[in-house]
Parts: sequence; structure tokens; C-alpha cells
Amino acid sequence: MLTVGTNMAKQPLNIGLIGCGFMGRTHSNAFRQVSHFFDTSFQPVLKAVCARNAQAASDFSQRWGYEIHATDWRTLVESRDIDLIDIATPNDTHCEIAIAAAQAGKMVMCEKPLGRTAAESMRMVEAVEKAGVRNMVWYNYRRVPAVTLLKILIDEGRFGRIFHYRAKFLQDWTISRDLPQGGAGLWRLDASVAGSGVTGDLLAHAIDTALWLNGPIDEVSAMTETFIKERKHTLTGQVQPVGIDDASAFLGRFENGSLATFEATRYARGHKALYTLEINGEHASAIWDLHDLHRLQYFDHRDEGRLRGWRSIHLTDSDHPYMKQWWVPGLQIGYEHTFIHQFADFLNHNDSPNFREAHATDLVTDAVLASASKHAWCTVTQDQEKE
Ligand code: SOE
Repeated sequence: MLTVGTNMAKQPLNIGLIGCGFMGRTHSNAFRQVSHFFDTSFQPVLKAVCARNAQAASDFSQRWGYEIHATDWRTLVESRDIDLIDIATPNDTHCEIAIAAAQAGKMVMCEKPLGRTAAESMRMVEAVEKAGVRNMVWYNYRRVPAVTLLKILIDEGRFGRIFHYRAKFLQDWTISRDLPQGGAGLWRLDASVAGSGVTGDLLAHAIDTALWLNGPIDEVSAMTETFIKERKHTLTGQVQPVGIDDASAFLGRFENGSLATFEATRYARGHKALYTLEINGEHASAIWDLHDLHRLQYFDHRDEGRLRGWRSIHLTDSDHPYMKQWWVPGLQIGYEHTFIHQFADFLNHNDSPNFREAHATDLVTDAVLASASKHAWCTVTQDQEKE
């Protein structure tokens, strides 16, 4: 006998995705996979996808199984059939789309950084809070099980007083001076679209994780550099000045008294996406490395002296965050799972980081850029809501 499978208990959640690039794929994969592995009361429905290029929108909708495709994002925002708008477009469009989606009463999810500046992201915060709609920003690295475990260990007080937090995000894909700026795939090099260079693109990840793990950053002293000063613009064909920062580094102080050392660059030859972080406390230290993302290095000074040393914890057991939902112990997961975890949490009413939390990251990146341009220490404006 054949039985028809039903999903009666689950509430459909109709998703409208705007943007079909790399991030559109990571999000679509999360929408497709989440119900196969996580229990939630929602059933995501891939309702509509939008891209400026009609062929790209059509190809994407067929590949991922979206019901309809469009070339104007307003079609999705105005549709009564859509519950949630997901923004995976270049940074200069986040604000307008998010505000319109909030005003239309949709839930809104947005790629990072939330705004090109903190002033821009504040407008987005105000819009979602005024409309009372759920909102979330895709700072996916919080959902690496090893990073989530680190948060749990810190909150349990295992580290004692924190002295140091250091993070790096290193890439090497813009070293060639022949690489143009602007247009699909290269908008990250166009300051008018991206807002900033590695500060908003890469340091923002490191800052989001740091604020989550170690609390607010009070002040920063930064330097930035643009190594290639002019590049041809894909859209105009003209050689134009480059307005983004190619490298960005800062020293800072956290509110808890610990010292911050951060660096991001696209000029570290040989490094493709080396995001590493380290925290040193009174009793313990930990190190995490994106290229070995399923491991957490942990040292606890209170261990028995004869056996004291760095442990390399392989996070594949069912008592590790998120891992009960996956395979059997010993079998690891990867990058794409971080988006599935974040979406599963969202479906289970954990929206963190929401727009207001992501705005706090933009306040730090604004201070970093201001400090670098003034050659001076800058105080990070704190979110009024939190004071
Ligand atoms: C840039 O190359 C990039 O794709 C970022 O935009 C992502 O946020 C980061 O996770 C990987 O690198």
C-alpha cells in the first residue's frame, strides 16, 4: 500500500529571496535542507526569487526549485504570498529593500554587513522595530559548532577574567592590478556599492563574533591601506580611483578590560579565507580556525599538571552544539551547515543577531574607518538601546 506523506502540523513559511549570487545559494541551500535535519514548526516554501538579470533569475529558480522568478524586488515585497524577504544583494540595496519589506509587514533577513554605514543600518533597525517584524542578519560564523561551544564555555565562566581577544580574516583574491572594480562578482571593490572594503566585508565577521563572545568594544586605533589606487570600472570602462580599503587592522579595548587585536586583508598571498580567533583568559585559552572549522583548541590551566596541554576537540559528538542533528560521531560538517543552523534557529525563534545587534557591528566598523582616516583613537558609539 502506498501512503501519501502529509505535513499538516507545519505552518508554511513562504520565502522571497532577492539576489542570486554566492550568498543566494548558501541561503537557498539552508531553506531546502533545514526541515530534513531540524525540528521546527515551520515548513519553508521557496516561493519566489528575484535577480536583475531575467536569465539568471530563471536559471536560479529552476536549479533551486523556486515557484516563480522576477526581476524587480518590489514584486516580491508587494506580494501577499510572501511571508519572509531574504536580502542577498550587494550592500547598496540592503537599506531600501529592508525598509520596504518591513513596511509591508514581512519578516526580513539580510546579508552582512547590515548597512554601508551605521547611520544606514540604524534606519533599517528603526523600520523593523516600528513594524514589529522579525529580523535577522546572516553572520553565519556564530553557528559553527566550535564557535557556539566557545560561547557556552565563556558564559560558563571557564576562562575567568579575559585578557586578550585577537582575530584575523585573511584573503588574497584582489592582489592583481588587472582585476576591475564594479559589476557582478566585483561590486565588493566598488566603494559606492560596498560602503567599505575589507572592514565591512571581513572585519565585520570578526567583530560580530567578538561582540557576541566577549562583549562591547569601547575604543579603537586603526590603520587601513589601499594598495592598488586605480582600477578599471566594469560598468563605465574607465580607470577610476579605488575607494575601498584593501587591508584594515586595529587595536582596541573591550568594555570588560581585555585588549583587542584585529586584522583583515585581501593581500595575504596564499590565504583564501583564513578566519582565526583566539581568546586568552585567566584560567583558559581557546583558538578557532575556519580552515579546520570542526575543531576547537582549548587549554585549561586547572587541568592536572602532568597532563596539562592544548586539547584539540573534534566537534562531531551529539553533545556538541547542533551535532545531534547530523551524522554519527566522528563525521564532520562544513561551511554550508552554518547557514542551515542559523535558519533553524530563526525558525525556532532565535533571531540573533537581529538588526539591532548587527548595527552594533556597524558602529565598530564606522569607528575603525574614522580612526584610520584621523590617525587617532576613536570611541565606539554605543547603541542607545543597550545603555
Ligand atoms: C568575500 O570574499 C567573502 O565572500 C565575504 O563576503 C563573506 O562574508 C565571507 O564569509 C567569505 O568571503
